[in-house]
Amino acid sequence: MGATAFFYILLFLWVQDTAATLGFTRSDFPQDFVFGASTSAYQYEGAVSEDGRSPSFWDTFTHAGKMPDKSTADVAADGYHKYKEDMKLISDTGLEAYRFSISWSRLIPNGRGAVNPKGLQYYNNIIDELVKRGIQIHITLYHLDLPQCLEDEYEGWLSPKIIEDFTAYADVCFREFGDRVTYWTTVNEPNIAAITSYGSGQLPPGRCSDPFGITNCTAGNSTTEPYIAVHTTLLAHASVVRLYKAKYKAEQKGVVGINIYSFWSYPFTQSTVDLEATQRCKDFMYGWILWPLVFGDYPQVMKKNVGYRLPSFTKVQSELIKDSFDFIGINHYYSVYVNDRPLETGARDVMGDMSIYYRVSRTDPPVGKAAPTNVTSDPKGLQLVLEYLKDAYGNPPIYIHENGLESTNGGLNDTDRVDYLSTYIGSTLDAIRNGINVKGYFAWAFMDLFELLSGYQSNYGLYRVDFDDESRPRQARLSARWYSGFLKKNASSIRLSRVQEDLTLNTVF
Ligand code: IFM
Repeated sequence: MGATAFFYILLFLWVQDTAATLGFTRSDFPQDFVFGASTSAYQYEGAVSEDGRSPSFWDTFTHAGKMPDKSTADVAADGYHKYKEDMKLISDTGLEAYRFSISWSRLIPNGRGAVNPKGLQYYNNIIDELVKRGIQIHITLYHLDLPQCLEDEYEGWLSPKIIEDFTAYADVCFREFGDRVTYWTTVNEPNIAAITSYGSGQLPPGRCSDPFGITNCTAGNSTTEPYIAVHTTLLAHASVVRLYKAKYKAEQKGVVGINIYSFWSYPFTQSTVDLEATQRCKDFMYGWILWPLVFGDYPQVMKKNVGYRLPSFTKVQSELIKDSFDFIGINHYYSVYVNDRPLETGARDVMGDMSIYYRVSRTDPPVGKAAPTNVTSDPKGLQLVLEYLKDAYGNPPIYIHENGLESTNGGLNDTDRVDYLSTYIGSTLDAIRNGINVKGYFAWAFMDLFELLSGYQSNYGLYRVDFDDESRPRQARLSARWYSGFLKKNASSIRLSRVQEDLTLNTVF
């Protein structure tokens, strides 16, 4: 038997096995549930100084050589030029929805005021392509890419001045795109962004203070700025929601939500202190954003541990923020184990205030700083997050805005990603069956992109992008073919469709 035939037999057995254990199909999900994939502007578009776009603080950060691989997203996946074929690919893949973000500095290069006609045209083109193909559109207004001019003028999210500018930017988006777009997310991951942008300094604007930075920061205060940035973000979010309700909702009939980064936390031991630490971790990570949205204030444990460094809401602000959402978006990738860490008396960053150590596997040593590495798959953790959000925050409608597997292997035969996606989707179904109000699932990412912490050293894409080739060709990975088969075929034919597709697509291997 030739090596190729042997390979296909192994593949056949693997596909059979995965299909058999999958135990569900697309049609097991509710009718109005949507499956899609996500990208974000800076990570996808490239063309950073084309057609009137001004720099965002990501451009400043990458051009200062701050990425581990010294990369930039000057070209990235070249989505600015390739969007048309990509929107077709989305449709050909069978995706029902697409989540992307708008680059504020492409649409309004001065941060406020005049709209850039070419930027406007670009997003109108994308939206029109999606509408034409019947793809549900989910737009994030702010996916971590602030116009640099606003950072220079008033330090961006550290200043309440941003509330007015962000609201005016959102107003332009609702006015120009709201006739075709009804799913809006104001801000992506303000919780983890605050920690990594203002605590550890790993993301732009790269602010932090000793000894809390993971990178060398020249400015910042890790003990106060993450809290200020989230506070301002919440006020800006609420202001945008108020605007939408007052000016657009009746006619456009859309919904507006916010997104949070979510990992599941297991207590490392069953000791009382570890159980309490685990709850604290949830109160900080989810409660930081969701307590104000649901109850109008920060969680008690945050007030206690952060003290005077935690900004407070006036009564009017609290009322504005409370209930200012139609849905919650979550980005979810992994679970952690949490240990108690005694509350230190000196200066503390967010991790110190949370007073936890975490580890991503039982055998790892405990970590006290922000970003985990070498995470492993734990599909049950997603179900537990969804159930927790229901119990703690009144069963809000939830979109899983991002879920996917990072890989440093750029190959096409990503069986580990197929395994990851299929088991996490299965876990989502388990949550739905337990009464959780989950409305959609988006894989991160539709294609390989510039990655926030690693540049081009790792990938998440259903489609592979060759970043060494000027024309940035896309190639389907096995995960794209699997997802496509899952979405396009009817319930009884999933296993067959996967085998057929996998075996006929010789070029993939
Ligand atoms: O690439 C990022 C995305 O921009 C935000 N959520 C996490 C992803 C993977 O790191």
